[in-house]
Amino acid sequence: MAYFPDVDKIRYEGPDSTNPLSFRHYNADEKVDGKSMKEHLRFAVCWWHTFRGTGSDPFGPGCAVRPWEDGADSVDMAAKRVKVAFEFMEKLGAPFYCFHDRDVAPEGKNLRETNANLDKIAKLMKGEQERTGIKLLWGTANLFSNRRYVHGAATSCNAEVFAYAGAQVKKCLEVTKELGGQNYVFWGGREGYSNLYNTDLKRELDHLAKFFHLAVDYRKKIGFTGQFLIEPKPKEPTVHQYDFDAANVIAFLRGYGLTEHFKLNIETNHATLAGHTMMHELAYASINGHLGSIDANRGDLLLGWDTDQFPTDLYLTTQCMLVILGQGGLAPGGVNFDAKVRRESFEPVDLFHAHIGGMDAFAQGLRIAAKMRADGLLSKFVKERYGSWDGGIGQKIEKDQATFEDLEKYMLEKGDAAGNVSGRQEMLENIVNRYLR
Ligand code: XLS
Ligand code: NI
Ligand code: NI
Repeated sequence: MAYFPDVDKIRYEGPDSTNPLSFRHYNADEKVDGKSMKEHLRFAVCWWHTFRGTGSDPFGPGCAVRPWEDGADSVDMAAKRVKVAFEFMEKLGAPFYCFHDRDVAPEGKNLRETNANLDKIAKLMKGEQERTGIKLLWGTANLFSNRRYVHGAATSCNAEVFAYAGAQVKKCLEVTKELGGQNYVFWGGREGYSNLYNTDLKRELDHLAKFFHLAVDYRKKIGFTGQFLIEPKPKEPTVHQYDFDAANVIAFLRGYGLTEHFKLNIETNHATLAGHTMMHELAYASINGHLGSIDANRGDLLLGWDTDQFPTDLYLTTQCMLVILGQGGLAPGGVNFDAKVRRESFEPVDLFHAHIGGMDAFAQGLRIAAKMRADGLLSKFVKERYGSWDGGIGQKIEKDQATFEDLEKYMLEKGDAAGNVSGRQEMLENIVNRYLR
């Protein structure tokens, strides 16, 4: 049974192709900088938006046309959806996928039944993974949709809810391991607060850290070797999410002795919600050794909420790939399209157009960034800009050979600081444009 009967396998046809259902830039096996595009980019399709998204918004219900759906949140429907998902990913040529426990299998009457539902579906997923060779990039637990999580999960004021969340993550870790997941993601869901009048901030943060420590303990116990990732987000659904941005999460990990166990999964739209660029968040995580994976999407600057649109902006993808290549890649992480088609794009084929566009944009970004790095114009400029630190007083400061008294003596002799030169921002922007032509 084909759920996408009108779509054949998407193939690379080169930049001149006018076939909208082809890749013009993503050529999986082509080598860039010694590695294939497939290995560099490690694309993943996300289950929640792509196979569970209905297009609903606060003003109206979903209107996505998904002929295979029967309207039930049943185990049978979940099983059918596994076939739909793998047919889609196979035709697209996506090497990986990601899921939340609750978007692949429905909740049952109680935790025992819920776990059994998940096991049934996970078995089918494993079968499809074996059939197609598509792998699991990461799994994660949905600790935010069910009404029990109204006050949060690990940071709930209600200890019963913390206990349930622990049990849920335990199970999801087991399933992720069983499916060979290469990472496991913690996104804060409702871990945050809406009002400090009713919130014990210190206690909630301590509990969040405790939750992560328990996850680390359990991961060791079952021998799950996938990378743990925390996905920062500053707001939405709560007014203030605890995993605000890269800097905040890294400080939190340090404060609670968790640094060695976690890297970050950085999402474009979360970066912009935090008032940062994606490049800033990636660079900040990377210089701290914490860039693990990315959720590739984009927001709409005119709207300002987490619109999760597919990334098509070549400046954005080039900037992402500059940082990613700069640290030697993302593996075992990858580029997960945590993105959804617009409500107006309601036909099944739109799912293909969306992913093709995102994959092509990243392939172009990869090529452009690799060329820029090979030419080295930007890195040479930066190196020279900081040249005063490579000798003289700069080197003494960096090598801890200068006190404030030494600096005063040095400057009293010179009278004033010399040596400032232009930052040449406009020239550099023009250089970048040369590569994007
Ligand atoms: C929500 C997050 C979520 C995570 C996985 O804003 O992006 O989708 O990626 O829980
Ligand atoms: Ni995300
Ligand atoms: Ni998001």
